[in-house]
Amino acid sequence: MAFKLHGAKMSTYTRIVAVIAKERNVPYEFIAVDFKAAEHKQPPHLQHHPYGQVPYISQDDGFELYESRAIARYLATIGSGTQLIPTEPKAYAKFEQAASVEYAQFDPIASGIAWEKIIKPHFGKVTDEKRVEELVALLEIKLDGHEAILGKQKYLAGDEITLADLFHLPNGNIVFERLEYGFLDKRPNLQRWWKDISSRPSWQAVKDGA
Ligand SMILES: N[C@@H](CCC(=O)N[C@@H](CS)C(=O)NCC(=O)O)C(=O)O
Repeated sequence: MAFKLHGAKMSTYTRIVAVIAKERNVPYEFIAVDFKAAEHKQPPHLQHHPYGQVPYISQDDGFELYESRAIARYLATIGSGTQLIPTEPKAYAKFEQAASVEYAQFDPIASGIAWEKIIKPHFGKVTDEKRVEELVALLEIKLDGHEAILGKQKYLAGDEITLADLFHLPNGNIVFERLEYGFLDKRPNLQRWWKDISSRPSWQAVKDGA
């Protein structure tokens, strides 16, 4: 069932939804939320997203959902295409473990770096280089964890791709590709995994805008 994706074209979390929609062959209509006009903080938007953020989705039957990873889990259960959530109980548990790794070990640090180095300058604010240094050092440690996992299996939850891998794409694009910290050069398994997931047609289709 098609849906409307309310978001911002280059927003990290809007593109998480977009990439999973592509993987699952679920069509969407993109509805731009005007960040410059702070539309996301106005009452009409808050009625759909109580935290004043993007993305959220809406469907013709009145169904609405916010939080990108919850939306992704929903899309993984509708549509067709790559199976992105395993159903066998132990494989499912490993998927949830990998999803927690992305949410707790990777996203807060990578999005912090993205905030300092990309988003703040975009809005005319000054990057806190000391903070960036701390975050980069912390991410080095976390990525050693990813490297160890990916030395034993193809993807973060096992040998099949899951949502947990794909959730890394927008922030990974910033910290592994747009900024030059050399995270991949030192980690062959991480590099192999990143090439694999980032070359998927789904990501290539939304990388430069949902
Ligand atoms: N946990 C939320 C995070 C959403 C989020 O932080 N979105 C950003 C854009 S990428 C936003 O709306 N920022 C504005 C704000 O937080 O005020 C999700 O995954 O959907």
